[in-house]
Amino acid sequence: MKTYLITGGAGFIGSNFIKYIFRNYQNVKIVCLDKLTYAGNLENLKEELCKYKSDLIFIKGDICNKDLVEYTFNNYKINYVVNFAAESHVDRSIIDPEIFLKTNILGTQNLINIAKAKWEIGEQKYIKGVKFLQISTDEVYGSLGNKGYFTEKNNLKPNSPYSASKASADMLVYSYYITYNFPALITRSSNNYGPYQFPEKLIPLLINNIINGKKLPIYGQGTNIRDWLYVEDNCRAIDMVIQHGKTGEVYNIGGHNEKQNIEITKILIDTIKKLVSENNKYRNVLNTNISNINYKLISFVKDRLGHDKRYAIDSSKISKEVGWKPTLNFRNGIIKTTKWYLDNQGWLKSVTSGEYKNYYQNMYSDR
Ligand code: NAD
Ligand code: TDX
Repeated sequence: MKTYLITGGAGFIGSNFIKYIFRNYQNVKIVCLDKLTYAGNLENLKEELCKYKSDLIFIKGDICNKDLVEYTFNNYKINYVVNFAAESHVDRSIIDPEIFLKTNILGTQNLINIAKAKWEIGEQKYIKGVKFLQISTDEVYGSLGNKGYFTEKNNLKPNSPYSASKASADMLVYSYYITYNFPALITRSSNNYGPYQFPEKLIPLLINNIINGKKLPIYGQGTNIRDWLYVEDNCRAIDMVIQHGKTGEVYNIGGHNEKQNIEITKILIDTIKKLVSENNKYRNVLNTNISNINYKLISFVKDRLGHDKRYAIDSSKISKEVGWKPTLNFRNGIIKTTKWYLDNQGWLKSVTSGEYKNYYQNMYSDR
């Protein structure tokens, strides 16, 4: 029996990871520690909280809280920590960076400090098999020109307050490995997409706006490039890094899927148009006339400050050393994702209206 401490497990990737683990393993216990910020949503875990009652423990709280993190380690025999908890939206970090520094840097520092103290059995020695996985991002490498890929050897050159906070956390985690031989690993993935993503991020925001016939705000010329990765492929990579990765190592995870933002926008318009034309079930979801679903919805708006031009990941290291490769091509991934949002209008509406804060959140008081 292995016990995971999954921080930020009520968010997008964290909740997908919890589902992934329960789908693929039987003898596991998961302690999910999440502050339930605007981005945390217990509806994401509704099914698992019912189905795996005794194996999924939810604790509402902050990774910066020393007493709470100590309490968690004292009460559960944690084998693996997977730290997803973060403020994750670049635009918010440009408006108000402070919480990014608190959660992403100080919160990570608190977690590694307590994990080290609880797992240590002598100088630079730890309980057998324990691991701390820091979930990081390709954004720590900065921005690429038209050519080239980020490898794990690239220098860190973050450009936004968000990516600077993530790079700081990576450096702290790595310093614990070097100084204390702390059993840490780091994954740096490219842009994830899929179910349960908060609709402030490009893909779910566009899907929601298209369904409702609203303008699609595209920053600058829409020529910035991201390397899109289906969230389940990332979850599998994370799991494989925990099982087969080497402590002290960084693993890039990418989808080999570079697309300009404007291409993504047109693909989503075309995909939704096709799905609603072919299927009455989806047409009933539309809050606009089907004829309004066209490229005229695209609205070029003021560019993001310091907008990184291009991200592209070289994931040959994780492929060679851990045996991971992405499985879903973008075409299928985007159809799957679009269908999920069309099929889960209740989820989307409760998130966009703010209703999701009312019920589940109140079941768990702050610790
Ligand atoms: P998200 O914003 O959807 O979820 C973050 C979760 O963390 C939420 O449930 C939130 O309530 C929780 N949280 C925030 N502050 C907390 C705190 N102080 N204590 C405890 N919980 C807290 O984010 P996501 O997109 O799922 O990203 C998860 C991780 O993956 C982040 O570390 C992010 O930097 C990284 N990442 C994301 C992407 C992506 O494309 N989404 C890509 C690469 C890396
Ligand atoms: O309304 C929009 N219009 C637009 O043109 C939004 C929200 C975004 N964009 C552009 C900005 C980016 O070039 O789309 C691209 C993707 O934007 P986001 O979805 O905000 O993602 P990004 O800034 O690339 O960061 C994401 O990937 C790396 C995650 O939010 C991070 O948490 C992760 O580390």
